[in-house]
Amino acid sequence: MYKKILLIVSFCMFLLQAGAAEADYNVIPQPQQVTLTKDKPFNLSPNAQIICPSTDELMLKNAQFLSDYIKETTGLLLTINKNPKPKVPSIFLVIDPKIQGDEAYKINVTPQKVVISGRTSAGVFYGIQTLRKSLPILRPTEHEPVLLPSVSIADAPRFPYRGMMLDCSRHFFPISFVKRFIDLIALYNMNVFHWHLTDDQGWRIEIKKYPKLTEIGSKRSGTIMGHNSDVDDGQPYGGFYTQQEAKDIVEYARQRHITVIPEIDMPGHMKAALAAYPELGCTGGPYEVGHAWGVYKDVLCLGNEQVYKFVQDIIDEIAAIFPSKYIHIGGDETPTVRWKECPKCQKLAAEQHLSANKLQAYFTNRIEKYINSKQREIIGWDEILDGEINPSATIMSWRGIEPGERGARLGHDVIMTPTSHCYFDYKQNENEDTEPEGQHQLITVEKVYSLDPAPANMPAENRKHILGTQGNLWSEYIAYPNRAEYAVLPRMAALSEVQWTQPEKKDFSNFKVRADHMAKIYDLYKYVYALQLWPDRF
Ligand code: TNX
Repeated sequence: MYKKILLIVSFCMFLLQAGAAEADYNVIPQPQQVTLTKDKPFNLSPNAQIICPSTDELMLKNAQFLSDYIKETTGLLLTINKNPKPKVPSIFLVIDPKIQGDEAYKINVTPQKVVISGRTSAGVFYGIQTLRKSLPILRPTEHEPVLLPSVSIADAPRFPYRGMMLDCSRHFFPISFVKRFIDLIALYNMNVFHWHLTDDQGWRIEIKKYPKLTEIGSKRSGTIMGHNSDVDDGQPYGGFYTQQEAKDIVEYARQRHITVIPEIDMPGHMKAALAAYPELGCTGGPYEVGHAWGVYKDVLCLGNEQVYKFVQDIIDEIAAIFPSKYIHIGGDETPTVRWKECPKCQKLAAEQHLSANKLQAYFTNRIEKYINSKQREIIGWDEILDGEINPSATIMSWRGIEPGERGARLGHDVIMTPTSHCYFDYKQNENEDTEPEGQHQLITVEKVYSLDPAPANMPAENRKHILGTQGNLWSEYIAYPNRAEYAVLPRMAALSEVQWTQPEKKDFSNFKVRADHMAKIYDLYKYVYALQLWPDRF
């Protein structure tokens, strides 16, 4: 009788094992090397532990993230300890100085233990991301054992700069959403959040010395913008981040190994600031905060010495909030008509032996010098290359790959973010009927995936200047968080592979297979996403 019961019990155990949920290391972005071994799997059971011998603050955070992710994904709650306990299955998080590359990591899974190691806590964090993305998603009530196949993974990113930009000027996004956006950046092993904080249609960051920037510049008439003026509902609309909130975002990002690069877009795209301080424009105003699409001809008056004081004061406060190496000074789409008409600008141009329409280069160089004096560096959109500027400025190439190549030839570092592949405000679906309003050009997931920001045929001396690439979410059409999520997903997944994975490993049909599990992760965290990779779900 006992024998029979034993037999039945062990048969049930076998069935359970056979049906056990298994981890799958085919994640996005694809790791460089995944070598499955013939060993038995590691059994992730409710009594498993996370062992973090380090007392480094970011390593302890890593341990907490891993515990949270495992709980959210599988329902298992793992405790965190400094030292292993005998016979308890453990996931070790360790710093290993032998690993090459600051962001590289290794994962070793054997039946006895899992070891995630990195040269730095950032490397360990990326290992944790890979592990969490490979876990099966279980309902907390299922209590299934989770098996991690034995494996040896060695991974490192292709590019050191892996960014995403969010435009919070055209539409304002609450702090809670900015954090959710940063969570996505972390999910995809990206390390830069480029925060577009100012533009014609809204000034979104508190500057204590110039309170009117937010009192006046953060508000406009019209919730939803569009090319079509009927869309403008004339409602008062606004919002800004206090310095404390911005610092809170910097810290939230830092814990996830993400640098926040603030952008103050100048000398163009400044209508919101001019509405607050009209004396800084060539005509003296009055100006109103922009509430429609476009490029406005009123820009900072570069012949007015007060403008430089204003910009430097702003940089002082911005540098105190954001510890990033780079401060982005914009520089895109700056009409020169006002300078050409303005006596002060003409005078300055004559003194500088420039024509008035070349004053932007004078401005860029002067502001760069100031930013450098604070041990920071500038990034500017590729228009800053149109005048003579120092090679120390980093170029963000948006009007294609070509301006970036030109910049690299001149010795500038470059971040490639060509409109053709990286503009996530453009539609992503061939079938326009199912697509929310957006820019009409089409950028499919496959198109994003096809980008190579530093192709093999680029001369090596230029290639070494390509720091990486970034996706941009401009928000003229993106009024709400769920629209922002839809616009970036799953294109961000495709971009992450452009940023992280070596080109010879990239394969779109294989990416599509791996994207199925990605969609389950979006569902788990209730992210809204475009469905074109999953046509049967329309
Ligand atoms: C161009 S990219 C812009 C933005 C717009 C975007 C819309 C760049 C530096 N400037 O001001 O929002 O196109 O796609």
